[in-house]
Amino acid sequence: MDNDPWYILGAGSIGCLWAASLCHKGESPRLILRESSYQQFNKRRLSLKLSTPDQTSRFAVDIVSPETIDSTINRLIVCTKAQDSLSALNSIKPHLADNCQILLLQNGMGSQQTIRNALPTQTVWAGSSTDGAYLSAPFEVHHAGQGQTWIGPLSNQQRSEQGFHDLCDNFRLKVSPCDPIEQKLWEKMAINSCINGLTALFDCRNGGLLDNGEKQAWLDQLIIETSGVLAVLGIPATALKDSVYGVCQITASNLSSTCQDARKGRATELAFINGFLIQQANSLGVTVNSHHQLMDQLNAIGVKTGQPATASPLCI
Ligand code: KPL
Repeated sequence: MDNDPWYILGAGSIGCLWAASLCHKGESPRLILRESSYQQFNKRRLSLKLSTPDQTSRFAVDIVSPETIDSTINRLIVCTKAQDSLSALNSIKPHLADNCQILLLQNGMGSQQTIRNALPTQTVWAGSSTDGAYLSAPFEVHHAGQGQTWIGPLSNQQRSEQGFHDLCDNFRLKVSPCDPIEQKLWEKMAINSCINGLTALFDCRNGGLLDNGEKQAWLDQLIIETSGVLAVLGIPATALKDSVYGVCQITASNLSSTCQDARKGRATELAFINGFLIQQANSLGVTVNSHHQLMDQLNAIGVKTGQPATASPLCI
């Protein structure tokens, strides 16, 4: 297991960040690209550039496609967008070992549970991360904000000694184990449900939501409603307002991932953030009118909010 190569599915900012960080640790990860992207390159090894505010490094990394994977995958990190992760995984399913350890690094909730249910023999882990990264060009990733990543096996999974614990040591990303991971996923999703869609609606940076005016009033309303859902689920939510305001202040000059997607006309992950929250609220009988209104207004201005995530029972 220790000598098995790491495979990384998805070469967006998070996929490149993790691939470069594994190279930095002395590993030789393989980046799995979509068949169509892979065909554009005539090389099988690319130069991956990682920049931080202090330094720039380059790493040679192997690329493969679902068609060209030539070994069984025993450990895999899935870095695609939430809405793409199941189909991306299906494209490489024949290569997955029965006891493959799979780490999911998607925003929001719902996609992880769908994948856990679709892959009953593999051990599915989920991560929740506050690292800030963006691509300035393909395979050129900027690690703009050092964050923290929590990882743990999803509930109803067999616990095993193998897996991702070795990631926590001697790694340039801060990774810590967390079991159960579901509460961390909820906490992050709750924060994103208040910030991300609203920044897309007003086309503003995260700090712009604290305007002492219309945006902040709406933000406060979303926080109240999200807290109500968390309270019914028994997840501590007293500090949600402090957390949301704190994130808006610390990331004041950032464009949220959703605002970036909206500006580029790309599909957003909102179905797995506000969409998931709305579904959970509906099944719990909690009213979340501001979240509905936000999604309606985003749809009206053409932001791609996507299909609601498939609700699945969540164990906390
Ligand atoms: O997670 C984020 C995102 O943009 O998706 C926040 C915390 C809002 C930072 O921008």
